[in-house]
Amino acid sequence: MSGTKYANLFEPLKINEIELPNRVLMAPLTRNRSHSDGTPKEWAQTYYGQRASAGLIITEATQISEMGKGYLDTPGIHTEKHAEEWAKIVDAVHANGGRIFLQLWHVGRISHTSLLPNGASPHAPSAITAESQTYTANGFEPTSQPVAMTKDQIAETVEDYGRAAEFAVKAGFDGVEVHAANGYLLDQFLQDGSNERADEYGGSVENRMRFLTEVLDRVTEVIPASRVGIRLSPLGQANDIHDSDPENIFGAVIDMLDPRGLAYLHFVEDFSGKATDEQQQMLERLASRFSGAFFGNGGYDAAKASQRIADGKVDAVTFGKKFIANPDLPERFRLGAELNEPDQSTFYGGDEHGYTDYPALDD
Ligand code: 8OZ
Repeated sequence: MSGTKYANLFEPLKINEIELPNRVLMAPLTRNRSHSDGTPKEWAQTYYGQRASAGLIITEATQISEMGKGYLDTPGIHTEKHAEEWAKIVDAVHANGGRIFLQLWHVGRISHTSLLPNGASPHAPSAITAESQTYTANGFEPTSQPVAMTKDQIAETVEDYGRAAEFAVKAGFDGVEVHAANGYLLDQFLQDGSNERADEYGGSVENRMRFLTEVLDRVTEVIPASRVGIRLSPLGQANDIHDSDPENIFGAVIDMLDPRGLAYLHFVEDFSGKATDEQQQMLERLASRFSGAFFGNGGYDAAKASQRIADGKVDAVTFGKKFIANPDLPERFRLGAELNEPDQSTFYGGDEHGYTDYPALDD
């Protein structure tokens, strides 16, 4: 096609039975614009509908249970009402020709008692407080001291993932992404900086992977593995997450994931633009252990995405801030058009401004 820049971004990508028409994907983006009970607001139909030209939309992180919530006004997927409202969002995206996966989220210890039912303490693998903050009705506050989950609570949480997957199916999503990145609950179990359990959910890599394995087993009872993606952040740059040997644990995780035939593996490659060459090489070694579709994220522009696809390093790239500010991002990349600048002050919370009012080229 004449005038098409970065042509390989516009080669379709088949992920199992789903065909993505391009490789410019929308990253999961927390926007804190839902009702306080987790029901998405009507304006989310406009917001996601405007972005339907993405090869794939991955929704903002969405809590699977009341205990999975860690910030003000994030959406949920644990009631009929949540599912009904998400269904309208899915319909808006489908009506505009798009595809949309729901990101399943449990924050674990990255929460605050004021956000949890009856002032409960956050759930975590071990009772270790994260040196991190969350956003509550009173603004940024330090995360609360968590309790170590009992085995019953772990089993209940696995069930919560199953119920959330059922609601996602009801809402008509094309698939789900299991959020196991950025220092939230699943990541807290994986990494030894937050998991000091002495039972079968802690210690060896097999034990630390057990919870994630059970969650994937449960979710894929509801949704075929071919429609389930997963997000990992092996560099552990957020929410006080760390491991003494990341390549060891994440290598084992990827070897566990690979035979499952999942939709894709999605890495947070570089949250803050500070990853060293050595860290980038570790990510490449890890990604090369996965034989399915691989999505990169963090610090990309069209040129870098096109180059990394050409080099066989990624199959597609998810864009965050650029998709916030540019509802028609693929078209802008195709034309080499200028991009709108994202306004950081309207990322989290607020109204339509900075949410649904970024113009497309043809507005
Ligand atoms: C920004 C603010 C709150 C949550 C993540 C779900 O980092 C998030 C998140 C990002 O994965």
